[in-house]
Amino acid sequence: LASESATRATHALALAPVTAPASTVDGFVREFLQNLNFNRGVALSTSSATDRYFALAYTVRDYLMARWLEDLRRQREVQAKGVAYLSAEYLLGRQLDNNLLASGLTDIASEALASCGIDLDDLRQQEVEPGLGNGGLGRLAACFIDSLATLGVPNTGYGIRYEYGIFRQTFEDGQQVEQPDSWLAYGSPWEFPHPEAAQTISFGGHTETYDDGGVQRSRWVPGWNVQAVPYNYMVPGYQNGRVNTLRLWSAKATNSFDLRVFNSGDYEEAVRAQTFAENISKVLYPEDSTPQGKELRLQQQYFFVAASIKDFLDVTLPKDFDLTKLPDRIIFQLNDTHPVIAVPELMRVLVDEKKMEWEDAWAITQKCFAYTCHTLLPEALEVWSVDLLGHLLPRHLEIIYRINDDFLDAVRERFGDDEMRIRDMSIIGEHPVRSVRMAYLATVAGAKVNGVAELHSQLLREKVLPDFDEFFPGKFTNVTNGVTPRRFVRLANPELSALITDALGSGWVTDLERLRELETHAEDPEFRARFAEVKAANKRRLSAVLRERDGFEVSDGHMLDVMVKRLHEYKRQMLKILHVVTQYESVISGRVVAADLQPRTAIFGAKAAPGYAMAKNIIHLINAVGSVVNADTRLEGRLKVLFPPNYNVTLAERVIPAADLSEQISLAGKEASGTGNMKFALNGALTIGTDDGANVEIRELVGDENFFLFGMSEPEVEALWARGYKPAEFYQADDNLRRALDLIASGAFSRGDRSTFEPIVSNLLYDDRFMVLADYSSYIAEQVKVDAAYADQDAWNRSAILNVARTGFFSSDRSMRDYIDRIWHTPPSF
Ligand code: B1N
Repeated sequence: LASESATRATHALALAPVTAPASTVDGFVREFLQNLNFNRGVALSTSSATDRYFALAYTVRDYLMARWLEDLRRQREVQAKGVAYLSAEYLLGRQLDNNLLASGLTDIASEALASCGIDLDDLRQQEVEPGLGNGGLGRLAACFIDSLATLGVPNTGYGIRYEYGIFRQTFEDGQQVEQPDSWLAYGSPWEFPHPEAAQTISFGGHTETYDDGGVQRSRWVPGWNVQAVPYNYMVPGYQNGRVNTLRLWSAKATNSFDLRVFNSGDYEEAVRAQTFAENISKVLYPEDSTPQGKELRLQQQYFFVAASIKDFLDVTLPKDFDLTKLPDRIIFQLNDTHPVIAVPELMRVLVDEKKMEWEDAWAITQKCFAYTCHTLLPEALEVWSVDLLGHLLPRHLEIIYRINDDFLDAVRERFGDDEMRIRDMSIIGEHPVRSVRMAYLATVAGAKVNGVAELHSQLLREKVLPDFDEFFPGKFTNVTNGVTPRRFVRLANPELSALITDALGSGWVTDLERLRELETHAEDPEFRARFAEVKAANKRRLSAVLRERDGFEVSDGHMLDVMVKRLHEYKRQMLKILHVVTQYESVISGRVVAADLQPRTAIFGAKAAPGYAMAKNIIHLINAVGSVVNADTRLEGRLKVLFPPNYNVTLAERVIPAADLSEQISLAGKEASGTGNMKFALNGALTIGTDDGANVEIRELVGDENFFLFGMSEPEVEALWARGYKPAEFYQADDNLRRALDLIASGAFSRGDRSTFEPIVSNLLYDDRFMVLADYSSYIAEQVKVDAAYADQDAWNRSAILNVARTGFFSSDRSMRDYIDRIWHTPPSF
């Protein structure tokens, strides 16, 4: 009786819903000072910028807390169907500004801090962005959870709380050096750890069969365990009172794990064992598009999906939930193949633990997953060797074999004993080693499979998985990617946002198709002048950031020609730098007078995977060309190259709004979608691009006259391959190309050393997988048109406004509606 009354709240306050502090400047000041004093343990007069940033973040949290708790309560009550987004990466960017905007507190906070003598902007700079992703795929996940909260759809994002995110890039003598990203050095004010709610996750060991009351069953006898500790983060919708949850898992050694070794008296071994377990969430793998078959990576993948499934089944669902109804309650969205081990894990839980019949469990599983593919590059399609997978997850391997056997039986029934086809469609590949093809497993298990842009989805069906498309009619679909207008327009471009709001009212932030109404304004000279002033202001702001950050000077009156994205040969940063070298060479050789150059600054931002030698060579070359070109007075300051190191979300938010020209120049058929391309267009940059990924849709929407198209189409690329591609022939045939490559080969950018960039030059001449040389002449010709177009500033601005007006389609709100209507069937709840 005593313990019962102890758990019963008696005070009226304890029963009342949590309330937010008063939404006034005074209320904010009070809350802020409370946090500073009671949570940071400092007085205002002696507080550091870090203290103040933390106190501010806690204050914003306090305002969101009532909504979060209320949302969680209602979700438990309503039990509506929701989305569990499974992603190994979330490239969140800074949280403070986003959460201020979402809660509608920006002005109050700014005034409140000012009244304490604090500049909000100074505190913004204190935040280290959580870089828990590599590039587009991770940033897409962050945009999607933002949109789901804004749409009011129940969603939990599940992922990994890497202790070290994507490395910090520095340059030494123009070459990339990686530094650890210790984003948690001072802790994060945005996370809520729950070590008491840790899940135990098992690995290794063996499987056995046993007699379960007359039924022969299999079970897993694991070899070792780790604890998965959940860290919760608020995901607030835009000014709608909704707050969803992002739950990231952190690995911790289990007590039993240590104890066993401790009891054996081997202290050092015990500490080693702990380190081993905690390594799982230590660091993000920095490969973008080319996963490495490392055991630790598979450990990471299983670790977070097993914890997430347990969390959903054991914690989120009511105790008596009828698991045959699981598909009415949840859809697990697989963000690429990284979380696909969730498929055999759910089967294991249903069959081994919940004692369900295999067929029933499989019917449920097939309704609970959907799979998004983000690539076409063959080397990016993830496979795990049977040896490695069987050693780490022996029961899962058995389950995968059974799924495959049943699937291939069905294929035989449909297509007869066509052994070639069976071999092609098998989830198990045989060459070069026996491996599990994760994309095939996801395709067989998923209710739907989607690509990320029209062209990509078409190529996925027609070129990568045609047999599967035939076998599973209606399974394949497209959802074109999108980006959140909150972060990438409203926050990143406040002046453009004010201009748009002035013209249209504020509704566009959650209804981006309304940007269409800007089309008429594009015809208004006064509006164009205001738009031009916004762009100029954004350039000044970028200029200040680059001066402070890197000591760079951005020249006045230059066209800002921007290529920011991961460094990969298929994206062809090489083509952009060849254009720079071509312009440089034309001046120093005297064929062009500098005064005739349209002033341009090429801005690059790109990280290379640490083990990707060619990508690192290209970074070195860009920096080397930059040093020579920027210092050569013969150019009269009309051509510059800037390569700020450590391109990340924070820098993107400054660079993109200042850009005039957006470089989207991948070889056709290689870039699945791209999302940077969308951000640039929405911020009024014109695109020079190939017919690849979402560029195709951007061009269709903005119109040919507002887009600079060049290069081969995907079928033309295929045809050239089929004929036999000889890059040296293109080198021989184009004088500009020959001069540019010869200049690089001569050592002009490497203090006369001809060996430095030799690997780049010979790769282009004799291999050139991504057909840089084949597209060079068309690229250069299109850049000449860019220069001419830019000379007419008024016409350029009109085109830029039309880019903004016509690209509202690329809001991630629209992407989410597509997923909701066609894949998830999860309408907004309450
Ligand atoms: O996903 C983005 C697309 O816009 C890009 O075109 C696409 O390249 C990108 C393994 C990847 N595809 N695959 C990856 C990332 C990390 C990793 O370890 C693969 N990233 C993409 C969003 O759809």
